[in-house]
Amino acid sequence: MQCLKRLFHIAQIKSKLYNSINLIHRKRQYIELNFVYRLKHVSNMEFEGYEESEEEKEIYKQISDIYLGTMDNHSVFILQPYIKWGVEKKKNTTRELQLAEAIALIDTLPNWSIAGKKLVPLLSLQKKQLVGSGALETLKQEIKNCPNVTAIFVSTNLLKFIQVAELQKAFGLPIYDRYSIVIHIFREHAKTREAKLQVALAEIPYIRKKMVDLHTCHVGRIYMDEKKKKTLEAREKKLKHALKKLKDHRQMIKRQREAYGFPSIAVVGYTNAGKTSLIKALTGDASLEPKNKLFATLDTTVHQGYLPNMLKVLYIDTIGFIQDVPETLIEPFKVTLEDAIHADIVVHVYDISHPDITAQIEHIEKTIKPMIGDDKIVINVANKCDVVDKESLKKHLSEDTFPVSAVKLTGIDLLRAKIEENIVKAANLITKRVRVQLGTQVEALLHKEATITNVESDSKDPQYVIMDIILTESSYYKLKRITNI
Ligand SMILES: Nc1nc2c(ncn2[C@@H]2O[C@H](COP(=O)(O)OP(=O)(O)OP(=O)(O)O)[C@@H](O)[C@H]2O)c(=O)[nH]1
Ligand SMILES: [Mg+2]
Repeated sequence: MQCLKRLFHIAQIKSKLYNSINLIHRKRQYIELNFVYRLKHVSNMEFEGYEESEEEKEIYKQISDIYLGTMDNHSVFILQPYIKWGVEKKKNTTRELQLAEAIALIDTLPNWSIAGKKLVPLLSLQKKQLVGSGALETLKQEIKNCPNVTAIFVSTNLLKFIQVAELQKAFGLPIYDRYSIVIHIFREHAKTREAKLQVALAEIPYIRKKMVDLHTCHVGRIYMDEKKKKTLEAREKKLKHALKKLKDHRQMIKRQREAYGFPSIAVVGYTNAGKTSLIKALTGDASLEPKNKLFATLDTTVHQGYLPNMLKVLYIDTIGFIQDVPETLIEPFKVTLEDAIHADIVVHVYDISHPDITAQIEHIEKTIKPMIGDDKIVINVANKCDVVDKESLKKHLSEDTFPVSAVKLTGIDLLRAKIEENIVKAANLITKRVRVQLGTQVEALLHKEATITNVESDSKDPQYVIMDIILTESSYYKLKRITNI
């Protein structure tokens, strides 16, 4: 009888404990949801800091239309130059794969279509007309024979002004290079104020370069350039100032985040590799919308998720990378990216089904390595495993890479477990086993400040439980001041 009573008592305590853990988890979720929400929308805040007169707007529009081209709907003929041999020849990709990426870039622009495409062999990218006069004539004929071409996209990172002018003259059509196409995609996809400012800032070096080229090749009227130059300078200064204001605010949020101590995981990778999809799979956040578009994500956003031990973590979605664009294009986005990469763990996700995978991985490693320290934990994730055969999986899967499918949700649990395995060290968390009396202030504090990963009743005394807990350093010292844990 005595024994039964005791068992009943323990069951009652367990049920009370379970209910209180649940209640506290729900409360925390509510508080934390708001917290993530604030983080997500920080970039959308209104701020005083960027104002432009109507005249300045008009002048900038004129310059931008001349040098960057307009967003009119176009039926494009793609020229994919490739270097046949020598130092400029690309070694880790093929001309066909470069052309495929050029096609994907145009497909990303709404209402743009592809009228035709051609690989163009070159000895160097420096020639005024890119190709010799014989080849130019053949190209002109080919483009003429192709119906409805309204623009030409030369898929090289940056053309000189003289090259644009010469090709424009030869074909009688507007000319775009990769920089200008990516800018148009950015303009299309930028949603928050921060991304819009970053895109606007990324346009300036392009326009400036074209203006300087124009100046040096003595085409056009130089006195006109002075006014444009001044407008450009003023705009750049204002944009930087406005971004700095945002950055200050972001850093304040970052400090707050650090004070809360939620461990964070930045997800980085090539554009379209499945970063957003992976975060959606890890968190179940239905608001995330993965898209089969390049640079669908331009804004850094934060999403909450739970590890198997119920530890709450924040996943940070980031802008994707692309090869063959000048550094200045992503420069304004670097600040946000660097903020994100300061996370406790970096997950590098790549698309294992992509034929250009080797070049893409190399590009990411080269770009992010200087941004992260040597001691940062980087977890490599091979996504889209559902669409590759076993052979290619074997070929591109190194020992330390996690194969997953963000869409089919395979490998996601293992990835969560891997993150869990590393997060305690990466985020300087403290794990402890403590004996706590039920119903006390210490118990309440632990529920508030720590993640409780396991609870066992104490066999020696039913009024006590043994808890396994994870704490941030700040919570640990806070608790230590009040209790004797
Ligand atoms: N088959 C398959 N498709 C996937 C998988 N993960 C993502 N995709 C698709 O790949 C495309 C790009 O996915 P996103 O998650 O938007 O990629 P991202 O890396 O965030 O792209 P950006 O934000 O544009 O840089 C979408 O069409 C997804 O549905 C996967 O595991 N398998
Ligand atoms: Mg994305």
